[in-house]
Amino acid sequence: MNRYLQLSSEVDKALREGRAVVALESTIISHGMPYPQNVETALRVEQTIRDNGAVPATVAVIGGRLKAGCTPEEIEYLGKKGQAVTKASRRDLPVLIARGEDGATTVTTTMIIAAMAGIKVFATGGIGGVHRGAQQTFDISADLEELASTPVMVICAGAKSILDLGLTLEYLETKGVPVIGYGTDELPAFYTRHSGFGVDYRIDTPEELAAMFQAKLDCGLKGGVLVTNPIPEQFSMPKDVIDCAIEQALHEADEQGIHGKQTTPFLLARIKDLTGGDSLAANIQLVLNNARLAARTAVAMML
Ligand code: PSU
Ligand code: MN
Repeated sequence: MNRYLQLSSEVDKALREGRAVVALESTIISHGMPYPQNVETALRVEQTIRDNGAVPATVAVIGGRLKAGCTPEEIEYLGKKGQAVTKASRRDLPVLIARGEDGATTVTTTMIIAAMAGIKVFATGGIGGVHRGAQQTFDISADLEELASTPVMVICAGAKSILDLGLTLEYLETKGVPVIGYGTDELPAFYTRHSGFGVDYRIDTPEELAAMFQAKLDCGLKGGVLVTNPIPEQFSMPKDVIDCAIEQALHEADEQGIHGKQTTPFLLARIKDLTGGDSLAANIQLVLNNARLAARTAVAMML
């Protein structure tokens, strides 16, 4: 095992016993939601995973160690420190390790560390993708390249239309990443169930998700799969409200010259403020919904 990797005793035991484990990211805690809702949500997500028969492994970099499994104290620490924690993507890991620093893991680094630990299923809210205007800015999230190369199933609620969803799907197609709709033929758009874009395949059960991913692993096809799970109807937001907030946030980011790794956290925070907290409530519900599906799928993978 990699000398920098540190499993929590619970995760270590579960993996040794061949029990289902689900990875969770920490950028959603530090940069994706405000304190204290971020910490409350992270702990509720862990409980949801347990309630559905799997063991949660919240992933983070703490003191230069790659953690698969954080304690509630570590989650509180990351949540309280918020945006002051380094948002750690693939390029950041070597420096954080060498300096013994902390980092909140994005989808990219959560996949990397999950794969190192032998965890196959990962639940989150939304993934990064091709940003609108990427033709000029080249702003394409490292998450897409990671999905192309690292064997982890990522279960999310689709992507926000802060991104160019059409180009994001084109990129994933080029890289050979299957995009699955869970119980739907349409790519969900995070806060809403509809985007107008189709997915590659619709799958309706955790068992079939597990069989599909197992087939990919058995064939040695590199990379992961992306499962998009629509937000439950009763928690979804009115499309015009969310579209309006997204347009406004994009306009402000442009005006203020926001770029690079700040772009996504800036947009997420502005959308939350502009929708007066309604988007936060929706965000929490969709993450819980993804945790439930991820736990059931991880359990099905062990059968
Ligand atoms: N999208 C969301 N919520 C998030 C993120 C994206 O709806 O919390 C976070 C995830 O950690 C994702 C990262 O991996 O932002 C992508 O950042 P970037 O666009 O800089 O690659
Ligand atoms: Mn980017």
